[in-house]
Amino acid sequence: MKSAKFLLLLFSLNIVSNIVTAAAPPTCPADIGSDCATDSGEWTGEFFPGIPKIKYEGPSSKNPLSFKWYNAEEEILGKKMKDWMRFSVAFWHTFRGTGGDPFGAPTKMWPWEDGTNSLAMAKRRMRVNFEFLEKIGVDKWCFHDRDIAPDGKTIEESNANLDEVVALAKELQGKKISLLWGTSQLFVHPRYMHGAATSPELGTYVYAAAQVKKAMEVTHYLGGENYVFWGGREGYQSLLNTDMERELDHMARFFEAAIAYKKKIGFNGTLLIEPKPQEPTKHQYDWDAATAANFLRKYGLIDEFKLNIECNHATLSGHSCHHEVETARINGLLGNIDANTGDPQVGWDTDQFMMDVGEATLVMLTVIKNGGLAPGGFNFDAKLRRESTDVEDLFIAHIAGMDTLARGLRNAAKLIEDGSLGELVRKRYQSFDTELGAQIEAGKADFELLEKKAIEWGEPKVGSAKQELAEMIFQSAL
Ligand code: XLS
Ligand code: NI
Ligand code: NI
Repeated sequence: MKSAKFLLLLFSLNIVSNIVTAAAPPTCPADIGSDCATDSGEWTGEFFPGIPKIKYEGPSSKNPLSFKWYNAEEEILGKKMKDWMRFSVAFWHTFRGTGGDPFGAPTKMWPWEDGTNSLAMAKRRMRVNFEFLEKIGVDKWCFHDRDIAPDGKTIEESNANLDEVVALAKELQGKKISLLWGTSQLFVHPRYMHGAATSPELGTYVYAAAQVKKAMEVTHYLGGENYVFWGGREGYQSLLNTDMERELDHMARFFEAAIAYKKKIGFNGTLLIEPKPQEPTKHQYDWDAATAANFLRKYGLIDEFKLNIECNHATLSGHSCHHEVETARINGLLGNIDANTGDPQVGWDTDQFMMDVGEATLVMLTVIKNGGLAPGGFNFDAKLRRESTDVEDLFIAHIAGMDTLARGLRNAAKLIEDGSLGELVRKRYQSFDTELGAQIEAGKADFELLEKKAIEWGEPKVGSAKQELAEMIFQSAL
């Protein structure tokens, strides 16, 4: 009996692995001198043989290469799931993530990589990206300039490299795939060690401006819908050697120049600031949504920017992702979400795929209130664990991340349609749904009037917050 069960288990495992590694059309093994390993970068075969186009199979499916909750064309609250989600793949994690960490070497030896950072390799990788997008059914992507094309010895050489790869990307995008956002990598190269727009070195500020100028141009050329500024090293390690006021002024001037250039080239995409409290600097200037909003208001930039909220950054700043998206929303600043999550026991940006349905449901409650994210979307700024090393893991991770958010959308819609949570919140504030409440909310109640009422009414009756009931209702939708 026992051995029969064991055989059955072996058989079923075998089925799963067969699905995943099914028979082999030609792939692109970079190391064995196949066509794809030549310098042309023109190889057009399959990079993911055996991985089928991922389809929706419903919650009861046991197929790891299928969607259980994300059904792109299905309508939820009058909008297709794909239009609520606007998923995007982050080129840097998915195709430049190596699994290396401060303690250890890269662990991911993708078969298409030849171990170089050449232009030919960059082009081949771009083809891998588009095959991945096609198979996973995601029609948007995001990149940093230096992820997709190698840095040159001069700005002109870097720009020429970028142009070559971007021309290929444009061709591969065709009509089906579009660019959610582009951005500039202003934190890897040593010239940016003190920051880019906030570096005390004029030469660095100038260089960063040239790099962003070019990145905005190629984002525009690729039809990008947004342009992101994540202040990788815009912050400080010590205030003793830092003129914070001057650095913030410089950052504002940099953004003003970006706004002017955007208008000059006719780029209509949204400019997004991505808050993060620290890492790599000890203190980043765009600490969280509220700090970024305050910066934008102080410098009169608030109408020109929105925010890109990243869930793992939210928790690093001591907030929940729900708090950050809600803060952005009520300030009219919710522009995009970098969909990932942190580890509750780890204190850094682990960039994991979001797998917590509760967290996703909370985020989706705000996204629905916001009427969606367009022209932003959900960008999977998330990476495989260092120990996940199979090519199929790239698919499985994105599928699980998409399913989690899709399930969050379904749950949030259920909660909204059911109405009891909304009713609970409405009731908590109903004392303000009165003549005096309306006067207060319209800013027409002065202290003299309020004092008169306080004397007339005496000790106020204070109701229950009903938190556990709210949590019970929330749980019932998960
Ligand atoms: C890093 C950021 C980065 C931005 C793009 O923590 O999340 O990946 O999204 O520069
Ligand atoms: Ni991010
Ligand atoms: Ni991040």
